[in-house]
Amino acid sequence: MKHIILGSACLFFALIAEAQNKVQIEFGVSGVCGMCEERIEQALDVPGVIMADWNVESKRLTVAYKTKKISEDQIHQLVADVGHDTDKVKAKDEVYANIHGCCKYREGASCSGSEGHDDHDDH
Ligand SMILES: [Cu+2]
Repeated sequence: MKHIILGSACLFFALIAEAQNKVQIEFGVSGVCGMCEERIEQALDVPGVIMADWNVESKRLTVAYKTKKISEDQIHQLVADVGHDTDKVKAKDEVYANIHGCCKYREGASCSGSEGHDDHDDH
């Protein structure tokens, strides 16, 4: 009986300790479309990152991570490493050059549909 109480107390404190190490941040990341979203979120599929969600419309990335395993700077670097500029880290030109044509946000690219299908600002 003693063991069970002791065990659950340990688990309880372990959970508190873990909760304190979790942080959620949000920052701007350049990108264009759903492919960018996949690329960005895939880049953050690493140990320490609990959740990564990039919003196509707002161009903002929400990341929940464990501060003991990864730092905010590392997260920015991971995103830049796959070709997307963040608020803090710019992607290298050679990496940027390799991303899909319709994802070239620096040139104002647009992935919307096929050729000849014009983008309407307002519907
Ligand atoms: Cu894209």
